[in-house]
Amino acid sequence: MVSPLQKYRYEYQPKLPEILRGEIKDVKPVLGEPTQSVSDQAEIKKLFPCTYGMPEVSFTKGSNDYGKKKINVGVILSGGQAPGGHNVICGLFDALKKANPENNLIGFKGGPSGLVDDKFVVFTEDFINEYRNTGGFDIIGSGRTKLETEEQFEKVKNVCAKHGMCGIVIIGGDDSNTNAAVLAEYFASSKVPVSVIGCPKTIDGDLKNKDIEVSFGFDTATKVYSELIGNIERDANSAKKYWHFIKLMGRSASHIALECALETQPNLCIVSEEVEKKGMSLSQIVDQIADAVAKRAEDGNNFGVVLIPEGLIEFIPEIKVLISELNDIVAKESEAFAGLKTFEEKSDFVQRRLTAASKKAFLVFPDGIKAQLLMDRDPHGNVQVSRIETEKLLIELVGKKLDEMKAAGTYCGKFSTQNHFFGYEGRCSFPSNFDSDYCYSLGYNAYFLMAGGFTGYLSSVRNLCKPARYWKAGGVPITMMMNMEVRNGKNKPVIRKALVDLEGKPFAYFASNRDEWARKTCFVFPGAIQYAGPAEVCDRTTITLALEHEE
Ligand code: FBP
Repeated sequence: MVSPLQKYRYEYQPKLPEILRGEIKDVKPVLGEPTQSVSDQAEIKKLFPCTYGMPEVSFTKGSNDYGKKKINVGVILSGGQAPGGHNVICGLFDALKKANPENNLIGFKGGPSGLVDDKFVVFTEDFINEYRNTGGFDIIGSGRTKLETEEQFEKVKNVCAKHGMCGIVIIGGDDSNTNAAVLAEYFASSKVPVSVIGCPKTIDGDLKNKDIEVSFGFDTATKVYSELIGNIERDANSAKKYWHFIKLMGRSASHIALECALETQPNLCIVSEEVEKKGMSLSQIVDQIADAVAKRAEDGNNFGVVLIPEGLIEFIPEIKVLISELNDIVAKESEAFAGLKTFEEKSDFVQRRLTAASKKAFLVFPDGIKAQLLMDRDPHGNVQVSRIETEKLLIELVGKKLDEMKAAGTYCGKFSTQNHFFGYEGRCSFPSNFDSDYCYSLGYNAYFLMAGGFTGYLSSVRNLCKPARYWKAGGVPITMMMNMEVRNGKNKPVIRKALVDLEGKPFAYFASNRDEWARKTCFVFPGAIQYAGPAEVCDRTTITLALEHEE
């Protein structure tokens, strides 16, 4: 049994860029200039001798013989769920079958580990039809296994040979696509004739640059969160008795929090990148929130909404240093640390190794937050920020500050709070029309890159603020987006994360309005995603994308 909406969405025909709408044989790639990595060029060139410097690719009208030969292609979903992943697979499947009905698409189950362990399903039309325009990654599942060892690459090589595959599409975020680049280089250097193509996925919105305007899933997830925030704002404005502290997913970058702030105009939105730039301490952030609460109380408004990006804690200078020291300790003494059973043992272990300043920062936290900071890192060595309850920490600290202000006679309001964390609620929603179209186009376009024999490229669809027929299709060498960073205690080549640009238009718009939003009640209620109706309601992009690409 499927819901009426799901049934209705099966029928939706995603829109493609004009160039991909005709016959498969009528498209040809055009090569641009050789490229360079965003920094650390010499080191990255040395690590990627076969795939460094490749040109950007765009598609134009022409002719090809891609469909003449039958091919088999593999696909995996990697990392956190993002709305639209199913449509990437559907787009890839449809292009493959349109090129040659004998072509096969093989889905490897459970993320990268499925590719290594050869857990697969061969897609059929009937099977794929049940996932068109739906959310989630349940078509084949996902996982966070890091593809990085030679042993894994050899296994993948054997799996590709067994299935007669000429290509693999990796649908993932910055870390997964970094792995895609490493795998592409490994295959190219060992003369394995298998292309590796990535597709830019992540609700976090931090996989973007001049060629990748946005990662898929950001549009839908921020619309889901904005709907929920708008509902809470309306509740707050009706009951007028709570301050709601809402933490929003997004890992390090604050793109999600900022987009939701632009959509809903809350009283406060903390932007981690600004906190870092201004070198704000935790107590300065607390003071800023307490000050806004006190000012609204003067107007008789003892309610409001505060948005907090989930990665905030990592951007507060003293805590950033603390986390980096903790990461090093946990990475370098992983066995000894893993052998510790209780929180007390772990806490004591790290305290004996932290520098004096970091130990002081660590000791400020209540035990709950200390324990969250000591939890397992993800396979890429990142702290799992979604599990650190920053919203509760801030409520506690702001409450204490307001008590002090009350005692000093500078605050006379009432501070009742509710805390929320919106993250998983938005990752598997039915994709918006934008994400349905964008993802389908990314998958369809990935076929052309693969059939054209390109490897180590990210599928790129641009000009996204225009209607889909004006979108531009092509590919960007992954090495072009790389720099060197310390991961798990070692210097590694990775795709550079795009953090919120404090000089960019989305932040500038927010900054020029936030004082008014803080004092007055300027809430906006975006409502639910709409799938049918006028284009300005149904096909609307995010405000971030619109401002970034405003002409
Ligand atoms: P990706 O970077 O893999 O797309 O994951 C995004 C994300 O949703 C982050 O926003 C969040 O911090 C993390 O995944 C949560 O991870 P998990 O699903 O493992 O709990």
